Amino acid sequence: KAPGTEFQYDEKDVILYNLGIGAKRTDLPFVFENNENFQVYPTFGVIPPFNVVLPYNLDDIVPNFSPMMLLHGEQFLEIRKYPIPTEAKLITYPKLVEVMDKGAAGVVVQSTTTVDANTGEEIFYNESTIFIRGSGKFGGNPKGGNRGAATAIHKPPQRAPDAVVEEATTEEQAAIYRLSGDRNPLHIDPEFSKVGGFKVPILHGLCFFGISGKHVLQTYGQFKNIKVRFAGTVLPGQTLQTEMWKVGNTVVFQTKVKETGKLCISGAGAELLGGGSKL
Ligand code: HDC
Repeated sequence: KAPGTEFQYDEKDVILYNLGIGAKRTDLPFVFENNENFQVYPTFGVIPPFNVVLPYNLDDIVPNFSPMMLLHGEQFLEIRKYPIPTEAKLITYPKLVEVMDKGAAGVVVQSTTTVDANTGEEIFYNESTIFIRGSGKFGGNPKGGNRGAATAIHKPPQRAPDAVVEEATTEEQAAIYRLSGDRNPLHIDPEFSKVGGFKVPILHGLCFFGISGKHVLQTYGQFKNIKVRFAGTVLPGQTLQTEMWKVGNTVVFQTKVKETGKLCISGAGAELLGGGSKL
């Protein structure tokens, strides 16, 4: 097993994360540490693993690796213990899950298990898929495995969405979100993003994942897991529309960029906690 990486956080990190995914000053449980319901949005579970030290280099796994060509492809998060602490010391263990050869791109899936440093209890499990343009054609398998909820692609029903939540991101969304851990220059430095093909630095996938997850939470309550595919890019300042369908105990959802009508999250789903009652 690869060694773990420590992540310690407190109420300031919680508030910064909540603001990074669009909490408003009036959302007191999310922005005011003295509120009796002070809490972190559950998608915070993607943050503790972010600085994990990987036991391998992407360079050694796919050919022509370039950080400028890397995009976040998919994310699965499972919250293994509620309530999520608002301060804790956690340890994250990484694992390489699989590598796919899509021809025009190399796709790498890594998982992380995050445990409480004091009790060893599992708090979060993540699988992250990264899509590296220009890093395919190495003779690898194009198809990945089936790992249940982690690899599920949720198909929205034919009917109109049961609920839609619209939210404008701000021009500074990526500038704030990056302070929670993902300092990838793709999201702040136009010189860097230009080489990757984007004139304006794009929003973090996990930022609009967090915003959509917040919409699911506001509409249907807490979820035990959430899976998304990043289908298109988002620019800071664009408006997101999360379309949701309740299918059994799962909220199937997709997110559109209002200005373009294009999907930025597709085939997504969140399995509700305890029958889907609102907390
Ligand atoms: O879908 C395209 C796209 O642009 N998506 C948006 C990407 C994006 O904006 N991501 C977020 C921002 S980047 C980011 O946040 C980086 C971050 O700082 C660092 C990440 C760190 C993660 C680790 C955390 C711990 C694109 C370009 C991804 C794919 O489009 P196309 O090239 O047109 O692909 P297409 O021809 O449709 O399909 C080719 C094969 O690839 C599969 N595929 C498509 N989209 C995928 C994907 N696989 C995974 N994720 C995706 N998003 C297709 O299924 C197809 O394979 P197959 O033929 O086998 O079905």
